[in-house]
Amino acid sequence: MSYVNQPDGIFPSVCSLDCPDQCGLLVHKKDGKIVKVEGDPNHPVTQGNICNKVRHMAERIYDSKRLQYPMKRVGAKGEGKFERITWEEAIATIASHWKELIASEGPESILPYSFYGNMGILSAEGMDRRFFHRLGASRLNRAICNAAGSQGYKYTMGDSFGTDPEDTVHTKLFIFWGVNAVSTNMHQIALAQKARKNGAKVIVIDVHKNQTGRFADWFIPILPGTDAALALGMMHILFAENMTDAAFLEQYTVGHKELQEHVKQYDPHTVSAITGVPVEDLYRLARMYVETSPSLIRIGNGLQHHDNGGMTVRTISCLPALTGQWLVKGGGAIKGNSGFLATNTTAVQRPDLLENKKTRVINMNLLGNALLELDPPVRSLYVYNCNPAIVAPEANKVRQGLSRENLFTVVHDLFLTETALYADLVLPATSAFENTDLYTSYWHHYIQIQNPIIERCGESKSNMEIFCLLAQAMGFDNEAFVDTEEAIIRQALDNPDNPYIKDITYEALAEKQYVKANRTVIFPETLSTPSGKIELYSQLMEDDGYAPLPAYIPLPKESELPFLFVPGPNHNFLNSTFSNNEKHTQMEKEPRLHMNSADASQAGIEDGDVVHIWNERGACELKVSVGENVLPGVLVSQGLWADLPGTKYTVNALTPDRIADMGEGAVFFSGRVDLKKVHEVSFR
Ligand SMILES: Nc1nc2c(c(=O)[nH]1)N[C@H]1C(S)=C(S)[C@@H](COP(=O)(O)OP(=O)(O)OC[C@H]3O[C@@H](n4cnc5c(=O)[nH]c(N)nc54)[C@H](O)[C@@H]3O)O[C@H]1N2
Ligand SMILES: Nc1nc2c(c(=O)[nH]1)N[C@H]1C(S)=C(S)[C@@H](COP(=O)(O)OP(=O)(O)OC[C@H]3O[C@@H](n4cnc5c(=O)[nH]c(N)nc54)[C@H](O)[C@@H]3O)O[C@H]1N2
Ligand code: SF4
Ligand SMILES: [Mo]
Repeated sequence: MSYVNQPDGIFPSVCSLDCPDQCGLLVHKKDGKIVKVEGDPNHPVTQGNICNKVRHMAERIYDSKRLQYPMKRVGAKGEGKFERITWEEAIATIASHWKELIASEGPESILPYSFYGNMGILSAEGMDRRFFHRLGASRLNRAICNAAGSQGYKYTMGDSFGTDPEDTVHTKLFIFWGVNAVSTNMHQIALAQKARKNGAKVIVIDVHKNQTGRFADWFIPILPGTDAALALGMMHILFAENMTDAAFLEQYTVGHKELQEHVKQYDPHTVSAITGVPVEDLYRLARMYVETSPSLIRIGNGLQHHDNGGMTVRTISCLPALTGQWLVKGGGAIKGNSGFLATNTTAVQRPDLLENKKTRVINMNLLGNALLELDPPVRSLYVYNCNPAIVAPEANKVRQGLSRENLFTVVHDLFLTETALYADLVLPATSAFENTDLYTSYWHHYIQIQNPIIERCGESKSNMEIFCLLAQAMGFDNEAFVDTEEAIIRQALDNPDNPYIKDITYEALAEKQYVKANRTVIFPETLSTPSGKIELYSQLMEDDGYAPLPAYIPLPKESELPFLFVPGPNHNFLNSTFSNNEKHTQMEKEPRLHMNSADASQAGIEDGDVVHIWNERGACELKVSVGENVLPGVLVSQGLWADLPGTKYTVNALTPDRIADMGEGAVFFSGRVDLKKVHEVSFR
């Protein structure tokens, strides 16, 4: 189905961005152009509310900077000089380079690099995966986002299953833990607001009193990377005061006796010294948690962008078992819910096309190293759905790698991103409103199809189209490369391993638009942990080389520099998306560095000063906000800003490319920095 030929009207759609809410949208068209994007009031969860970013999506779609046609580089790498070419030339150039590389150095010299700039299954993990499997290219471990926390959660809970957000209207206590939900999960906040009308309380535990902290009834500031200690301290009190749900522990968990012994060492004084949370607050938190039902912990991504992130999430996710909250409607925890909507990835991605070749796997968090040091080297990089020059850690290394003369780089995007500036070939991408795709949320339980609404921009093509063309040019004649969008959507929905989506068919989606998985609770199903129960003690972890019981592992002190630097995302961008759109940068104004007033006065820095922030990896410059929103010794910034002329906003110049304790995840928030006032500001 397509709405492209209807110049006027209101058309159903879905947000394609990497955001848990995955809103239902209504797109208004006049004379063939989008004039308004609003929330669809009929979406059962998002109910007509959407964020400001997407309300202004048309400004991005029709931004005059949109790429219109393929281009080849005519200047130096990074300089941004390009010349128009045809699609035939673009595809033929890529195919001939790759054929040569395959013959001379083997297919693993080619590296695809992508993330979820478009969350659609066809756009993010469909024909692209088939193509690179068949090619035998190096594989990418896409561990930049939630890898550490997801593995940590799995050790405790088996898979990505948590509380149904729709049940949280009944919740009486929300603990938003390391999640900036006002900006990053606004409908969970809307649900909390509703619950508040019935007396629910909201606690926020964060290193930064940001918009979410301000929304809380009680904000608990904590030192970065110490959350596992706080959770263990809560467990200590729950066991010591006999407040655990013994029947639940007995029936649904493994290892509660060992845990009870183990947490004796995490007495409130010890925990307070580690976390910065006063002893009386720790008691109050533990008692509120056990005395209020239903209680929900929303476990965020911020917690796990640390060296100890996997174990932190593993530890926090044990808490609802101690109180038996998993059996209460609206109780439990939400880390992610993608398990409920699992589609048939084998059919969609076709790993069989690899023919059992054990091709090497490269971690996307180590892109700088991969480009500069790997042997045998990466000779060609194909980037789509991602902007690594801004979002990957160790940005200076990444850019040095991208500058290599003997690296053939192709970037497919809607815009000439910072990464695209280093490309040999730039290919224009369609926006999600120009494509067909299938969307599954990782927070709520609904699936939705996107039908094309507008004409494609210039000569732009979707990810799927390009990989079909490349397959043809490479001479891949497998039937996998001629499947239509509809065919792949049907394959995705037909997942024998997930009976809970068996009623979600292509036809049902066409008719009803939003269809919910046929399962909303975790129990009484058996969990996919080895024991089938919640594993407070995990033999599997021990076998994998971890402590089998939840633990607090202090962050490694990477240097003697005085501040921990936590550069998170912001309200009006989606990672680096929108950072190049005027409307959104205007709404966001400018990036700020939040600093405690005691630190500021010691360093002679005043509110509004511009500072040069540095460490051994690089530097950036931001304006300081002085106050009490962060604890002493902590600096927080928000936003992955574009390289706007005259600015030095790239926070990832400072972030480490170490790998977290689990899932090979990223550790954006565990780096140390120092700063000094910039006396001569040459810009602003
Ligand atoms: N508006 C907007 N929405 C987004 C995004 C965006 O860029 N903008 N990005 C999307 C993506 S890809 C993701 S993964 C999610 C991320 O969204 P969230 O899950 O909210 O994760 P972050 O914003 O990275 O971090 C959440 C909070 O963790 C805090 N934090 C950092 N370290 C610690 C710590 O050690 N302990 C505690 N308790 N808190 C800590 C930060 O101060 C921050 O407030 O949001 C998605 N939605
Ligand atoms: N310092 C710091 N760094 C971080 C984070 C942090 O909190 N702090 N968060 C990390 C996290 S959680 C994540 S998920 C990553 C996200 O990092 P990225 O995945 O790189 O996300 P974006 O910056 O939004 O870039 C997505 C790009 O995809 C393009 N795009 C959109 N749709 C399509 C399409 O259909 N086809 C093609 N070819 N391109 C398309 C967009 O135009 C955009 O340039 O960033 C990580 N980086
Ligand atoms: S970015 Fe998130 S909140 Fe905004 S419209 Fe998309 S799914 Fe909804
Ligand atoms: Mo993410």
